[in-house]
Amino acid sequence: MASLPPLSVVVTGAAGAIGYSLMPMIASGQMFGEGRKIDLRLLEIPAALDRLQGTVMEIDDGAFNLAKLTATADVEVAFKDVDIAIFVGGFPRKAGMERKDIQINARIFVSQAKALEDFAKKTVKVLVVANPANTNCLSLMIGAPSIPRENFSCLSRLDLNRSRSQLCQKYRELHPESDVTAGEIVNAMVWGNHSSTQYPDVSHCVIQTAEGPVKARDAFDDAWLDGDFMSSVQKRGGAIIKARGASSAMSAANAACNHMRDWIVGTDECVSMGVCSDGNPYGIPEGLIYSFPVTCEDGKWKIVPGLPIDDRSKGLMLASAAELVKERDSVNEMLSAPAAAE
Ligand code: NAX
Repeated sequence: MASLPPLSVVVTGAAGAIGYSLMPMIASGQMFGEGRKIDLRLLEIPAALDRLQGTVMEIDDGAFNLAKLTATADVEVAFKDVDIAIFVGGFPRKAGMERKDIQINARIFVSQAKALEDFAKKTVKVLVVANPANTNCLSLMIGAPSIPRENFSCLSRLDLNRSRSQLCQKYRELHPESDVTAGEIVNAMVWGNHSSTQYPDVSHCVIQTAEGPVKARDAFDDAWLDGDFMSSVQKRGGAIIKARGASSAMSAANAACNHMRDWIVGTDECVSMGVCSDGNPYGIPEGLIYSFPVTCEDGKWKIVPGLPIDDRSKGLMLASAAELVKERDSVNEMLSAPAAAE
């Protein structure tokens, strides 16, 4: 059987903390499947190229199944005919900052959108990790209009994984004999922005216990689900910054790997991805990058249709959308302001 051509993958911000954790996931086949050779391009700013060289040496020492490995600060070299673009490069938030406060990242995305438009394959699949992830992804989507809108996505999988993990831990706390795992928490969902307005929704969530499926709303107190559970997922990123002195890196890389693998290989359950809201069936304004419950097949995502949504959920979903509309407007304003205002 003829082997597939190498998949060309660019990672921006490759010398950073998330980039470092991502490398073995990409190079070992965990992200795109074992046996698929990868043409891996690592993009950094010139000032980080020496540091990036250390990462390159470690990748070399991993003796991975790579067709090619390139470290560069040249966007043309990085994006030329690329199949997959993972945008991690940007500045992480510090303690006390909200993700939307990192406005400096907006300018990076406007210029990288041009590189994507000019050099990448029109079939490129894009994942944005750098914050504010949804709005950075929107900047790319608007700035690279020849690439189909369905090819743009941002990471909300970390929020979904956090939800599943919190639910799993609580279930085990209530049922010490249970060995239920986070992977057995199904149909948890995250709606909206990757920010503290995100809505981790358990209305359709089921725990696959050894005794059979149990609905999350039956397994747990509403007060916990609507209170501590929601706020701990929404604020988990900040809690990690406080504990580690740095933002999530390994768990973010793992979530990026889950996201891309599901998109390419397909899903057998509902997951969450930040995708274009055009034509969505839940009344979310169009033209945003918004996290929806999706399934993936043949390299395409599809918003899960027909979920019953109660008034409380609808309010939370729209509140997060309203924040995204504001983010979009403030980026537009900033970008139309004179350069001296930087
Ligand atoms: P690091 O500061 O460790 O790494 C970022 C790297 O990006 C640096 O090496 C920097 O030189 C590089 N960079 C900056 N501008 C660049 C440009 N124009 N082109 C290419 N590279 C550039 O941050 P890290 O911890 O890796 O976080 C990266 C981004 O992910 C941050 O914006 C962070 O806020 C975001 N996160 C997003 C998460 C999500 O779930 N969406 C969770 C984790 C993380 O907070």
